[in-house]
This record gives sequence, structure tokens and C-alpha cells, in this order.
Amino acid sequence: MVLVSDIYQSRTDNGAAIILRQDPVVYHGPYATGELALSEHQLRSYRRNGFIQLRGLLPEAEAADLLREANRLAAACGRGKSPEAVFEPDGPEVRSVFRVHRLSAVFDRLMCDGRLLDVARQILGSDAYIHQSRLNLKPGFSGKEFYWHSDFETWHVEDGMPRMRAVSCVVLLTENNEFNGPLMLVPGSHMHYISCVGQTPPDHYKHSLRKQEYGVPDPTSLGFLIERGGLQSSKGPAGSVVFFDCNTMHGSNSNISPFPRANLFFVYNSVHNRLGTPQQGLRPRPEFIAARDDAAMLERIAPLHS
Ligand code: 6CS
Ligand code: FE
Repeated sequence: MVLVSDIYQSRTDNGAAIILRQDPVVYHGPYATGELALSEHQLRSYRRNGFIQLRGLLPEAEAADLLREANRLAAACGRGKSPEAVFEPDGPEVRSVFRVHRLSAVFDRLMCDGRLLDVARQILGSDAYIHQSRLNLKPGFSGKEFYWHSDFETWHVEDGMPRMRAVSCVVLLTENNEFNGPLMLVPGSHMHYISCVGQTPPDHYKHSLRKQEYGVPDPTSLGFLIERGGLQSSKGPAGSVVFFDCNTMHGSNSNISPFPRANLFFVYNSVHNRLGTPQQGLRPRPEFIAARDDAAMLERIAPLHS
């Protein structure tokens, strides 16, 4: 009998494996009927696919204000080479800015907005805190791809996130269309955990946030997921919002169009799923990538626009 200490083992020397999800997708709890929570129909769709897109949830004028704030922040962090700024792998452009909820009062407020938090707490079945926030700028002509991956695989191995009880909320700050590298998701992939091959290098984040090479699924496992669920891209106008499960397989292509594809991510983690010790003796990643100290539960703010 093999005693498996970690049900979501990955990057061990056991090679690739496909493991059935051992966690609920939508958790029961006190926020099932939040004022701006998902309808029963929408919740069923989220449970089945592992994501849901709410087209035009925020007015385009509000999205334009958020985009201006995003560009201001990216320029300031890029100029100052602040630790939260991650640059493209082969150019000077800013690829991502992390921990934006602590760098901008605008984003600090938005993460508590009922339009986002009601859905996150409904799905998590509990109070929530921000595990990670980031801007992915994907500038025109130069924004490189994000290869296929499950966020939970990284957060479990490198951040010690115990279970699949976190949800990513993506606010489209620009239109996402077929030309500018929209977020692509694999419907139903959240139900299978792909155990990846390879040994995590020390300080892996210094490379993985620019171009991820460890913790990426093998082609056979990816083929299995895509054959079962197909592919869907989150195309839509600025102001649309996508919620996706921490284990939903996703990625996005390089942007060779002239149009930027800027998306804002808030990762809501359940207060019952706080980070523990990383796997394989890895050193905890910095606070700006994975919140440990700054992880107080969020208080809801009335929606800015109804
Ligand atoms: O390592 C992480 O936490 C980041 N990596 C990717 C590719 N997506 C999630 C997150 O931003
Ligand atoms: Fe990701």
C-alpha cells in the first residue's frame, strides 16, 4: 500500500499523472444568496465548466478608468523597476504588475466591490482574502504568451495552498478579441489535476512569471483535457469579467496585433484555505506574489455602479 502524503503531488520524480479532483467546485456557506451572487443557472454553468464569463458586468466607462489606472501603475512600476513589475522575456515592456491592490487605491476598492466579492464568496462558501492580484498588460506587438497551466498546481507546490478553494476573477480592461491574445480556457478541465514532470528550480518565480517552463502539463495530459472539453476563449468588451476555478487549465497566445490586451486579476482564496508550507522544501515565494502576512478577510463595499 502506498501512503500518499499529498493528494495533489506534482513535479516529483513520478512523471506525469492525471488525478481526479478531490474538492468541491462550489462550496456551501453563508454567502449563497449574496445580493450580486450568480443565479442558479450561472452557478451550474460555473460548476460544469470551471469558469463563467459575465459580459459587460462593469460599464465600459468604468473599465476605461481602470485601464488608465493600470497604465499609470505599469509606467510607474516599470520606470522604478519595482519588485512587483515583471518584464517581457525578450524586451523592455512590462508584462505584469503584481500586488496591484496594495499599489493603487482604485484596485484596493474594486477587489471589495460587491459585484466581484459576492460571486467569489458564493463560490468559496466563506469569507475570502486576496492571495494574489496582478495586471497582465500584454502590449500590442510584443506581449508574449502564457503557456497552458493550472494556477493551483503552482500555488499548491510553490505556495503551499492546501486545497482547491480559490477563484480567479479577471476584469477585461481592454476588449479581448481573436487578434490580441485573449485568455483561453479548457471547459471541464478543473475536474482533473495534472501532475507535472520536472523539479522546481530555486526562486523559480524569477523565471516562471516571464516564461513558465516547470509546472506546465505534458502534451498527452493536455490532449486528454482538450479532447474532453474543447477550448473556449474569453472574448468580450472591456468591463466583462471572467471567474475561473484555481484548477481550470488556461493560457493565452502572444499578441502580435497592434491592440493591447490588458486584464486585471484578483485571486480570492477562502479564509479556510490559507497557505501552508511549500512542497519539496521550497522557500516561500515573496509576499507580493503569495499573501501570507497581509491576508485579512475582505469587507464588502457597495457596488460603485449597479
Ligand atoms: O505563479 C503564479 O502565481 C502565476 N503564474 C501564472 C502563469 N498564472 C498564475 C499566477 O499569475
Ligand atoms: Fe495563470
